Amino acid sequence: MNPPSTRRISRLFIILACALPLLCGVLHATNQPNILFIIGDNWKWPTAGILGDPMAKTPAFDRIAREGVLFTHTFNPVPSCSPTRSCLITGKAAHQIGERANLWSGFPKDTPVVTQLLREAGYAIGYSGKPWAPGNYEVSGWQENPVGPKFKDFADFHAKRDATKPFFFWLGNTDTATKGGKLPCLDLAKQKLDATRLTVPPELPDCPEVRDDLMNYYGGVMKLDDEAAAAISTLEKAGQLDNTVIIYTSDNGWQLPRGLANCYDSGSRVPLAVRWGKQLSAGRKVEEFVNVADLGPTFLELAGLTPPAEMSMHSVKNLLLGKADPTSRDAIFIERERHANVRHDNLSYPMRAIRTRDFLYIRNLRPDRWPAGDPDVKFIHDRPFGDVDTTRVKDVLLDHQDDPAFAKHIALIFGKRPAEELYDLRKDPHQISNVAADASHAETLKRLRARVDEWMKQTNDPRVDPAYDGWDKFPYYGKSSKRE
Ligand SMILES: [Ca+2]
Repeated sequence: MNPPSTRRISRLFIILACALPLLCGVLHATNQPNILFIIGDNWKWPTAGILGDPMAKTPAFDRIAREGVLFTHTFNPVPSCSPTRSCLITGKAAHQIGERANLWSGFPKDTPVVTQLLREAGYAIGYSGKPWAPGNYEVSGWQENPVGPKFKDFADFHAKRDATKPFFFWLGNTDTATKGGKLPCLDLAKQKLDATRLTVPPELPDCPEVRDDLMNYYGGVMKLDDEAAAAISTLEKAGQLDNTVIIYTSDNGWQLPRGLANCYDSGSRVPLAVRWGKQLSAGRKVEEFVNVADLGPTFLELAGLTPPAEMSMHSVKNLLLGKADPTSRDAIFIERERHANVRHDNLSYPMRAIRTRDFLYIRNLRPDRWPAGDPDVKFIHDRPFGDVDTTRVKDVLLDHQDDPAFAKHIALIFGKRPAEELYDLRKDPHQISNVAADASHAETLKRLRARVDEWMKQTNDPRVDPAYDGWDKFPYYGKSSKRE
């Protein structure tokens, strides 16, 4: 047999060089799906059309849920932006990642980061809008945001990406976030939505200002969903829809009082739906409890990777595929450390909580402190109680602090809280009446208290030591508050 000629070898190389990208494309099509992660900012359960809210126009979310899986019990690990985002990309509980349990932290390079693991596994990664934020990653030595390089939007990323690689894209929309008391989505909402169908939840006073805040929020929900629809359309046109896992959720509940920075459902329960072509049976509901931070290890498993052993959050891939999941999911643990820096001496307001189907138990570890911020520490817009973000309704409450008509809401929103709170969700879904001192709930209180203790111990929470106050000492990279 004659040896192959140089020309034949060159031809073989050319054929291989041409075929390799195609081959990779086919391989990643089957083994490594693309992942489009749509993360709203302060978009709360159940403000989506398919979840029954008549004010929420969310055709894209509804489609993902109809053609995929709708999760009905999804909660954030921390009712705060960057801490939840940190838990998500490290796959850990907030108390396991040091300063990142606080808002406006640094991001030390001390633990594997899901987005970077995906990149190392051959994924093209990128984000638009709000990535890991707010915080300061540069101070920790990062050249770019831990979630990856920035793009204008998903279409921009899709056009520029290396098509031989699978992709992970983080679409961080912020239309459902408040904008310092401005109402940029109010006009849109008034044009498109029927204001007479608005319901004011009992934790908020029913006044024209809160109705404007709510209408503005629902306008933001429409805009969030419009951006999601545009990304889905880009995938569809490129023939990539069924080869992409689309995960659509939010980082925490809404930014209205008793929402963001609180362990109540308004601050911590979020929508979640996932579509993955024919891999998922359409229209299925998953009622098990899911933590938004479970999505980090889920991304890894979807990409065919094994999450590092140090990740304490659990992939929901089995739940997604309708398979048995050995992880106990009858409750979610929620926690909080320092949100904004709004107390004298940079103090945190630590909470540890458990949410079961029927109860919410919250432990306030420093009940002598003010949960919403010190009354004499002025924050953004020169207002006190800075852990309640600026909205029209906050202004009304501050303007009526001596008005008995608002006393109940002022106490609920700005007042100090006891060491333990317990809410019976069967009677009190909005978590208004604390029944921790009610003898008829003594057994439940004891049981949930023990579960929180056990969780803290098992997951090495430094707060197991009652004297530990390390989160008061970490640097804060946001704007400083004025102290009087
Ligand atoms: Ca947020």
